[in-house]
Amino acid sequence: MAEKKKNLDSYIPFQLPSAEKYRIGIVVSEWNDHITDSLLKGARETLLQQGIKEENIVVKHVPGSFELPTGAAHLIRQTPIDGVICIGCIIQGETRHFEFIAQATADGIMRLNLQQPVPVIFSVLTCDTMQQAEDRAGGKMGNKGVEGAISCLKMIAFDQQS
Ligand code: DLZ
Repeated sequence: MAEKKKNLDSYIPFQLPSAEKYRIGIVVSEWNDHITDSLLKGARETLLQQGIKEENIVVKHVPGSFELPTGAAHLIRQTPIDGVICIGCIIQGETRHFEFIAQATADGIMRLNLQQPVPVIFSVLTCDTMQQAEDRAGGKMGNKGVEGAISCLKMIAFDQQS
């Protein structure tokens, strides 16, 4: 039997740790910005719902998803934050750019997670079509920005467990 699909978008707020004191960085790619804006909205609203103060959400934009790891690394160096959410949207085109950008972005973010003291969340859509991206940015498949925010809070709590 196929496993039931998990969608963190339907999370139960009280199951998450209190996040009042957290300071969160969000790095957003400007490519496909109507998608990344929706993902940012989903992430920001979720953080606010979890009790994070508006002034403790730091948003920075980078040109494309390829720059997300660099942007996150800068943010961690320059700002005291508990976690970073990287938001991007990479769409398959006619050339091989998709595989290079997607792989480099994923590798860069994973490397940060292994090297940096705070969690860095991969909230990057890698889609074949714009429709798939729209479905995942507030459409019928939910909003992956919400999932990114939840994952970030869970990983901060995980890191802070003694
Ligand atoms: C160049 C490029 C292309 C073709 N497509 C995307 C995309 O679908 N999504 C995305 O986030 N960025 C794209 N980029 C830009 C690259 O991420 C990067 O900004 C440039 O190659 C400059 O380093």
